Amino acid sequence: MNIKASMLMFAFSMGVLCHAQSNGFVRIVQNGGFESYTGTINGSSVFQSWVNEIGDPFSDQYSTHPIEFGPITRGLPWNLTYLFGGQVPLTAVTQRNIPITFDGQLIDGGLVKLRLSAWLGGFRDQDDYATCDVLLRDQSGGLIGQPLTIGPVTRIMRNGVTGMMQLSKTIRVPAGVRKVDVIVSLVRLQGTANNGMADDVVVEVGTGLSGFGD
Ligand SMILES: [Ca+2]
Repeated sequence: MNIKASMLMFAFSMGVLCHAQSNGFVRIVQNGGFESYTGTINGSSVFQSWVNEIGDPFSDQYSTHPIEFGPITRGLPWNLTYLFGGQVPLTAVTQRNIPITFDGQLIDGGLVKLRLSAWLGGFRDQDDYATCDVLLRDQSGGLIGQPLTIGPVTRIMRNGVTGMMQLSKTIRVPAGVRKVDVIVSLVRLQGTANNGMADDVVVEVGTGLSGFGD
């Protein structure tokens, strides 16, 4: 093999290596689909790995309260569940202080990205909505920068139809960040039920400068 061929082989193997790294993302939210449900406290549902911080989180089933579009209309079984806002103006569940398990030097060098995605939605022509936030923290818990937020999916975006849309955002993790909070909020603006709804909350963290797509 001549030198040029060797260089090409090297470049090819590096390309494969880089590609593999860029797809090496880690999911850091547990039970983001709200399928693991451990019971009720004071009438509110308790989901494994999530903390009920405020309001009335409720485990709803697609079979009980169908939606017109969203994750369940993509071929999933109808006995799956989603997060519903209960009977109060504001409901929020959280997973706080989730460590980012990458070398701090990679984060501080700008080589780590974070992608947040979730299905968020609401009910008919009501303005009740859901949002999802990621707060960025340093090792001692101090906040860094601005929260990463997706949602709401508004009534207008849903065209007044009950359903959920998948939203996502990707950022380069700022220097100093070592852990994150994930917050799902459901807000009631009309009626007695809080019809904000959410499902499939995913937070992925990974190295490489490509591979997220958005
Ligand atoms: Ca689910």
